[in-house]
Amino acid sequence: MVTPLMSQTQQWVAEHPPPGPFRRRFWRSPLRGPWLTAVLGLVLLVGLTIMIVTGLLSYASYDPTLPVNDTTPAHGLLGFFLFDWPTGPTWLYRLTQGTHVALGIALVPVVLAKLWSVIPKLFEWPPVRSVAHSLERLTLLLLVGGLLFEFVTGILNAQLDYLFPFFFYTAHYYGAWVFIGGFVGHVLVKFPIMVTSLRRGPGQSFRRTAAPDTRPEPVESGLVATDPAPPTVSRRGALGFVGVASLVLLGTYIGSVLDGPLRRVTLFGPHDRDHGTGANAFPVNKTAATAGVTAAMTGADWRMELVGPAGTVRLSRADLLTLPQHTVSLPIACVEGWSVGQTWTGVRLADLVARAGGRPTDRLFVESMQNGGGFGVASLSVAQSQAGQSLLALKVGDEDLSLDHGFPARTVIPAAPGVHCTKWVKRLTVTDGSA
Ligand SMILES: Nc1nc2c(c(=O)[nH]1)N[C@H]1C(S)=C(S)[C@@H](COP(=O)(O)O)O[C@H]1N2
Ligand SMILES: [Mo]
Repeated sequence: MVTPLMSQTQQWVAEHPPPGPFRRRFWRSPLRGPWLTAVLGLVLLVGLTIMIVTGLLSYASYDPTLPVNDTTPAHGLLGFFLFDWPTGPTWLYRLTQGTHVALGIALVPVVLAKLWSVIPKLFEWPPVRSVAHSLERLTLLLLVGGLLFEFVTGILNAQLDYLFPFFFYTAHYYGAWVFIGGFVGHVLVKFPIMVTSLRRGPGQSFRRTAAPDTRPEPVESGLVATDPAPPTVSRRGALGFVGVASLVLLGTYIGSVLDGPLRRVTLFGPHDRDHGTGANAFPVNKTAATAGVTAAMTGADWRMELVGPAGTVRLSRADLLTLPQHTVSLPIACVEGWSVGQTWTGVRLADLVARAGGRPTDRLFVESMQNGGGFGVASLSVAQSQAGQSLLALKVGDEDLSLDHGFPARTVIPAAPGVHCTKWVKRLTVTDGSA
C-alpha cells in the first residue's frame, strides 16, 4: 500500500516491480482467492494440529529423560511437556504414530495446494514494507521452511528407515519447534481473516458452478488475479482433485499401519520386508546381518546376563524357558508408522527384576549384542519394567523367534515405540528407579 508517509524512493520502488512473478498480472488463475485459501487453511489448521500433538507425543514416548534414550539436549526448555509414557492401552503408540505418519502423507496434496494458493504473496513487491510486514514475512519463513523440512525429513524417514538415526531424530525435533513457532504465529494473525473469508464464501455457488462459469472471488485481495485467465476447472473440481490425491496417497500407505491383507497393496512402507516364514513372517527393518549379529553368537553358548543387587547371573535360553512363561498380544509399532500385532511368549521382565534382587520400584536397562548405532540399548521406565505385559520374549506365535526378530530373546513393551523393544538381548541391568 502506498501511503503519504512513503518516501519518494519507496514510492518509486512500489510502482516499478521487476518483471515476471513480481507483477500481480503474472498470477492469472481465477481460482486463487481468500476463500479457497481459507478452506485449505482450515483443513491444515486441524491436520497440522494433530501432527504437532502426535509428534510431541512421539518424542515423549521415548522417555527421553531416562539415560541413553535420547541424545537431544532438549530436556530443559523444550522438554517442558514431557511425562512418563504410559504402558496402556497396548495400542497407544500404534495409534499416535500411525496417525502421525499416515496423516502426514495424506496432507501432502493439501500443503502443496495451500502453497499454490498463496504463491503470489511470495513475490510481493516491495518485499519489505514496514517492521510489522517484515516480521510477518519472517514468521512465514519459519512456517513454510519448517513445514517443508518436517515433511521431507519425515517422509524420507518413513520410507527409507532411519537413514541417519540420530540426525533425523534430533533434526526432526528441532525442526518441529521452528515450525510450531511459525504455525502458532501464523494462526494468531490469520485466524480472523480465515473465518471472515469462509463466512463470505467464494462469491458464487460452490456446488453448482461448472468450470466455464468460474469467476475470481469478488473481493479486493492480493490473492485475486487482476487479469484472470479463462477458467479450466471449477473450485469444486480443484478441491475434489486435492481430496482424491490425499486419499490415494493415504491408500498407498495405510496398509502398513493397519497390518493384515492391506499390507499387500502398500506402496510406501515395509510391505516387502517380511524376513521369515510362518509366525516370523513380519517386517524387519534391521536384519541380524545388518546389525552384525550371527547365528554363532546366538548358539548354545549364548548367555544373558542379569545384573542386580543379588549379583550377576548368566542365563541360557534353556534356563529362561524353565522360568514361568507368559503370553501377551502386543504390537511392534515403529516410529516410521508401520506396525504389526503379534503374540509373544516369554518371561515377565518384572520376574527378572525380582530374580536379580530388585524391588518393584526398580527399572531395567537393556543392552543387545548389537554394537554401535545407538539402537541396541534402552532404558525402560519403572512402569515398563514392572508391567505384567512387558516380556523378555523367546517365542512369537507358536515358534521360536527367528534370528532376524531377535533370537535368542527380545523385549516387548506394551504401548511403547518399537525402538524400545530391543532384539538380541545381551544384558539386563536392574537400576534404582528413583535415581
Ligand atoms: N538390537 C536392536 N533391537 C531393535 C532394533 C535394532 O536396530 N537393534 N530396531 C528397533 C526398532 S526401530 C523397531 S521398530 C523394532 C522392530 O524392528 P525390526 O523391524 O528391525 O525388527 O525393533 C527394535 N529393536
Ligand atoms: Mo523402529
